[in-house]
Amino acid sequence: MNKILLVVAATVASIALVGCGSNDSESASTDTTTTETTTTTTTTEAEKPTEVKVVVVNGSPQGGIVRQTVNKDDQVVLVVTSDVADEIHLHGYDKAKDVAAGGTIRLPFKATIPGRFEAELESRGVQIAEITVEP
Ligand SMILES: [Cu+2]
Repeated sequence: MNKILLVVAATVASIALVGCGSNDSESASTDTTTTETTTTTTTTEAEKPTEVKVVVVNGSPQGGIVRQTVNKDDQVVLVVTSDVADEIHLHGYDKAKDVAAGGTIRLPFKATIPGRFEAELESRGVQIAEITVEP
């Protein structure tokens, strides 16, 4: 009886030691991974594109045509959430992307051309945004 208890105690002790050692190295590598992920996210946010957000309800822009002014050479993203399926078309830059009903699309572009540009629901011919690029 006593012998069994000793063996059990010794086994538990060695498992605990091994467990401790491996836990330490595991949490060290987890910390490294977390730091790397955070760094990557920060780098992405540092670019900070200007978002022009439009929500389309019943085929029309919520609150009217979204008007936004950006500076030339800004990185801009037109973000459109729509409850109808259509093609989002940004004139001048001639960028287009299909949006599904209930979907959201992101149309990134660099504002290299000064002027005033319409974005519309292409098949409906409905204007949803007006983006002014300052020279
Ligand atoms: Cu168009």
